[in-house]
Amino acid sequence: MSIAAPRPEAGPADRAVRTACPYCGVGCGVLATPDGRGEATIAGDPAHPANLGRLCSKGAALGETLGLGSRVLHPLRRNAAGGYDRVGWDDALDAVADGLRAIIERDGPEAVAFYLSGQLLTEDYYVANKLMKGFIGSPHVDTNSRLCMSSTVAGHRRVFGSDTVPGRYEDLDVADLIVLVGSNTAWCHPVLFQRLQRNRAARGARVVVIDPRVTATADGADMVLAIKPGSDAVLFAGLLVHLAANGLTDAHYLADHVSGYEAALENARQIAPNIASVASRTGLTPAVVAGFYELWGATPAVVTAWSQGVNQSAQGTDKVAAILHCHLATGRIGQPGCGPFSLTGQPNAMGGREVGGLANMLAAHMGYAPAEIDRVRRFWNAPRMAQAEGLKAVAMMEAVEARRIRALWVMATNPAVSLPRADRVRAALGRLDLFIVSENVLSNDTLSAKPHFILPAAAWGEKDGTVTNSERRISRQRAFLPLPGEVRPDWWILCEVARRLGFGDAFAYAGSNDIYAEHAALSAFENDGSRDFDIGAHAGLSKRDYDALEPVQWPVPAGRPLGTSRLFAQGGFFTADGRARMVPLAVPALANATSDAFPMLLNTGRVRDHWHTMTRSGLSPRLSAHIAEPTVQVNPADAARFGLSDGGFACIGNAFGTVVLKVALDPGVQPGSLFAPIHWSAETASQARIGAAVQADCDPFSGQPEMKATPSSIAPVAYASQGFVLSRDGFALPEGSWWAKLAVAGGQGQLFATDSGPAELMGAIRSAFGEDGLTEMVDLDGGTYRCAVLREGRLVAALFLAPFGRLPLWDTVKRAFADHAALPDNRLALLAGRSLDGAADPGPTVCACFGVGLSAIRAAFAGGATSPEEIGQQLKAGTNCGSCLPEIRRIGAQARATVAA
Ligand SMILES: Nc1nc2c(c(=O)[nH]1)N[C@H]1C(S)=C(S)[C@@H](COP(=O)(O)OP(=O)(O)OC[C@H]3O[C@@H](n4cnc5c(=O)[nH]c(N)nc54)[C@H](O)[C@@H]3O)O[C@H]1N2
Ligand SMILES: Nc1nc2c(c(=O)[nH]1)N[C@H]1C(S)=C(S)[C@@H](COP(=O)(O)OP(=O)(O)OC[C@H]3O[C@@H](n4cnc5c(=O)[nH]c(N)nc54)[C@H](O)[C@@H]3O)O[C@H]1N2
Ligand code: SF4
Ligand SMILES: [Mo]
Repeated sequence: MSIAAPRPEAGPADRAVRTACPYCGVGCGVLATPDGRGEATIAGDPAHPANLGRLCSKGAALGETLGLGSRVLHPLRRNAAGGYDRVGWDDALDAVADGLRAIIERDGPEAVAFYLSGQLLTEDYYVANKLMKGFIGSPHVDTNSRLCMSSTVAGHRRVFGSDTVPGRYEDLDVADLIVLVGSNTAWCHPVLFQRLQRNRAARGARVVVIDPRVTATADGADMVLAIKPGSDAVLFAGLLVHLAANGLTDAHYLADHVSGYEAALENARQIAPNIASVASRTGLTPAVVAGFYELWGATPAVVTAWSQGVNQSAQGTDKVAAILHCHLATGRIGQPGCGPFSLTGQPNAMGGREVGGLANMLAAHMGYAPAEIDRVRRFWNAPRMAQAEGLKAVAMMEAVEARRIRALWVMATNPAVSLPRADRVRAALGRLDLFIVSENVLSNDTLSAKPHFILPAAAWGEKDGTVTNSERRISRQRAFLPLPGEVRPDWWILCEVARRLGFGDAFAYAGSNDIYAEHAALSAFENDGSRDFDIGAHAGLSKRDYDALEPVQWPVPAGRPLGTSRLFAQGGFFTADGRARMVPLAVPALANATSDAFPMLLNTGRVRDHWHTMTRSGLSPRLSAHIAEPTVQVNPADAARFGLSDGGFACIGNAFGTVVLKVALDPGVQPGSLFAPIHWSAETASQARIGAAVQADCDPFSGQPEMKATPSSIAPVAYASQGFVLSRDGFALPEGSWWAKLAVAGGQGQLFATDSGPAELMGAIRSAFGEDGLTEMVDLDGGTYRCAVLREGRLVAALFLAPFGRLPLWDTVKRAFADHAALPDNRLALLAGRSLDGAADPGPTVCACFGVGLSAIRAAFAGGATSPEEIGQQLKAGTNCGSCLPEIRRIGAQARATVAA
């Protein structure tokens, strides 16, 4: 992680560019106004239908992530010593093409593979897919969407016959009931969460949250169903039984538009014969199950939305099908305010599905039926079509490990962190004959596996193309910054390699608009309404129209450029007979049960203010202040059982790997479960790569791994001392220390725990900074050490060490570190742990937009505030993006509980 370095190039200033947020699948419109010096002011785009001007904390902080300090700016080639040499583009591209050609000639096309990402633009994705599946002739193209949305894709295709999301965000405004399944919407799709909360406040819509863990999302719910992990399909099978038993199904819809209903109902009766059995298998009370069923049954305008608690499961496809069945049985689909709704993760998860980025899809929502292969071959005029489905992500990495795949090109994803069994993946990547990575950053865990080539790719703000959000809305991501250094768009890099492989004619695009127009033409090619994905209206799009493209929902067939936004209200499924197909479900169970050796289920997921492996959100001090360290959340009863204490450390392990995380007691985590964030990697923490301890058992249809329930052990880990360091560029802590790095205003922070004592740290400080400008307070016997390093009157480093459990005011010193002016006169006051300006210690940041800390919010509640609205009036907290409102509500509830006690 490094500090934002300014861009040397000047660009056009003061003109707001309409673009789209590069984070989650809500796909918010952003107005970016570059300042001409490489930075930009960021605001929500009021004209974008996804967000109507709103942004969450991550989107609002995008301006803090535009620095070039961590970027790779030139093509790099690994040398014999394992280091990297800067090479020109021609040399790099020639060598990549030669390397690929040699392996294809020696081992055949199936020895090469691409591993792509939902963070690529549609145009990048389209070109990669075309090159591999039509010209190199290998089907081995897969994407991190395998880990993300593939169970939904498989569920949609099994039941609807096509990967179609029927709904639109406006449904969330007019639904009377919104059921969130396995989705921490408040933190992961915050702008949608605020939207449905407005419906709840204004229209009284009810919100039900189904998640084994009580999350921030539960704070905005009328009903919280903390089910046993993996039991969702029991709950929804039981709902189908209830709907049938109570005459709540839509006989006309079933008769006209659905097949397989009787068999599916019979299967559901076996899985979930009655409420008592559902209750015992989901761990809910019969009253709660019955209450949920009655509410769902009685509310025609119901949206059931889901995310990774459903998808990342060894039976994710069945979980999706179980939800779709209930909507089909009631005909509650495709009409205002109702329908099943998959909330997609990445900004272009949907675009990747549209081009065929998944190994089991070919292109433009076509699969590998012979007629489809032939159609795509003719359209592309392709010399060498892949003939059958390729390897899915987990199997692809196994083939890399077994050296069946000899060349791999990774684009826009960090598989050495995010794939299950991540240590094994990292080692396997090191076995490749040719390993190519297109990246934005110079350093991440995948790059630590030493690719032969690192190719500098355009990042958000520089790249130019389209993305599709959760509601099938295609938006332009527009460049507002010049390409720095020798950075190039991903599609350009791919086309240059294609040209060198002899396919120049088929990859001679003048710009991303050309690629989009071809993609649109393929979607319409021999379609005539037989395939859902049809954007034929954009087939002839000129560059001017492409640049001016307004956000639009597909399908947009030729002649109907405004699109039809809802599907399936009158059936019309993309199956041979136009009917949806209900399917029998397997008996719901987790892939692996707990055992004496591994008694806990490790659940993994996201925190509010970080994005994935933090290559971008980790640059922002604002975003880093919300949750500064990797924790494991543990139920207090389990903490007592395993001897863990709040703020202490724990080792979590299983057959795949181990991590050491800080313990946070959380009654919202079920006994028997653990929750750990996915964001920390070897770059940002000593031992917190959670992917290393995640199993790789996959869903049989989708190949998506069960990343939310790995049987694991947990045991306390003790350190003698703990502390923090603040420095401009980082500080090497003694070997064996536990640490987590984070961006802070003015430099870098490291929170650490260690068995090293004051003497050792004094030595380390002296060797890093010398004695010049060093002020120290030390108590060798008491085990405390505090120091401040000044250069020309400015604080450039500070280290505080204390016996474990007695760490002083990190937030206060952090503030002084950012505030250059306050020193040196009162540096002793600082070392004494007193704030320099007399202000109270702010505590961890709750509201990232206005930098309001926990202490101030607690004090305001203690002083009589009774609601988040009053907190907003007093402190401004929660009044911008609203992402922190659930937490403010929770702090208020805690304050009231304390008073009551
Ligand atoms: N802040 C932030 N937002 C993001 C992202 C990010 O990195 N940071 N990433 C984006 C991406 S790519 C994605 S895919 C989405 C993911 O968005 P979400 O799916 O909302 O996020 P997760 O935290 O992965 O998991 C959601 C919940 O599933 C629950 N869960 C676990 N097991 C089960 C189960 O068996 N049943 C049920 N019902 N629930 C279960 C977990 O307890 C967790 O609270 O977020 C997107 N938005
Ligand atoms: N245990 C566990 N593991 C998980 C999950 C979980 O819930 N639990 N969730 C899974 C899910 S849903 C997802 S989506 C994945 C996400 O996992 P990853 O995709 O591995 O995570 P990112 O940090 O987003 O990695 C993106 C990388 O691409 C680079 N990059 C960004 N934009 C571009 C670009 O335009 N071009 C190029 N060439 N590079 C770019 C970034 O610098 C970064 O290094 O993690 C999965 N892994
Ligand atoms: S909700 Fe937040 S992260 Fe998601 S697209 Fe909107 S601003 Fe970006
Ligand atoms: Mo995702």
